[in-house]
Amino acid sequence: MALADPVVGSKSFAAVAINCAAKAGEWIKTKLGNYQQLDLKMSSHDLVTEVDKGSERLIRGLIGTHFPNHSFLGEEGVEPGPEASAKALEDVREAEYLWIVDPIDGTTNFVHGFPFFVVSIALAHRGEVILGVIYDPSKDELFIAEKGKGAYVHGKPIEVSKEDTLQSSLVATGFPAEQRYALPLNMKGIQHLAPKVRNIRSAGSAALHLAYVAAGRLSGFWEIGLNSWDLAAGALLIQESGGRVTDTEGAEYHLGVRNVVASNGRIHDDLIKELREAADNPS
Ligand code: 2AM
Ligand code: CA
Repeated sequence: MALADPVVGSKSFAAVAINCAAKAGEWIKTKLGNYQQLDLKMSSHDLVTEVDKGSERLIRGLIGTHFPNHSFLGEEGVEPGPEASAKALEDVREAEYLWIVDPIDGTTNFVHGFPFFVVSIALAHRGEVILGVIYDPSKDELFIAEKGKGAYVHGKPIEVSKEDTLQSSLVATGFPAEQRYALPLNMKGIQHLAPKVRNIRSAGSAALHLAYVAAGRLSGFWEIGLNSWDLAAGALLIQESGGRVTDTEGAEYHLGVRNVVASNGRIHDDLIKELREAADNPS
């Protein structure tokens, strides 16, 4: 069976992913400023609401209806913390078809009514991402990429930006919830890079930042300590729009990457070099 050729009579993978992201996104938007229950996962920096869980249930249900034999990895089905995330991924990584879902990426923004959060849905075939959809309900923007077919926002092809120096680059990062390892290491990168780039943004959704790199709105993005569901869809969007995604050591993107560097390709080596220098810096 060809990759993009599911069972006759069923919908295509892409159609199902778009339908799931759009439905979940529209529902999430109706809950903005209106959620009932806020729980802390590991700390006051790591939030989940019943809307995250409801969005995941909706997506999981729809995917299960169309593709009952596919595997599913969603943020809310996994215990908090990096070890549990890594274990959950290892358990399903080599599945024939694996859906990787973040039902709300940018939950802190959702909770505060800051309109920068998305639904992120990816499909991997034996460990390789072949489809990625990121939907931003606040702007009604849907980003989609299929392996080998390019990346699009609302049907229009997107491509990465042209900056080829750090000095002319707008880059983004995050402030990781994990404070012992990820946050301090990321802060070193911020301190080191801030004077070298045009500026740095941090709007609180890794997936949407990746989509913005794919669309040429950001030159690059890096962050320490992310999970497969934060990255899978956005990584394919960037690869399909002419950019590059690696870990902070320069190894090409795979599902297990947690420390990510994503860019238009042109500034990639410089970005990695500076982040290495920052990490090696004592203090
Ligand atoms: P989330 O909203 O789905 O939790 C912000 O730095 C980015 O990190 C967001 O994409 C956020 O996704 C993600 N994030 C938040 N807490 C995290 C955690 N404990 N581990 C990994 N990623 C996290
Ligand atoms: Ca999430």
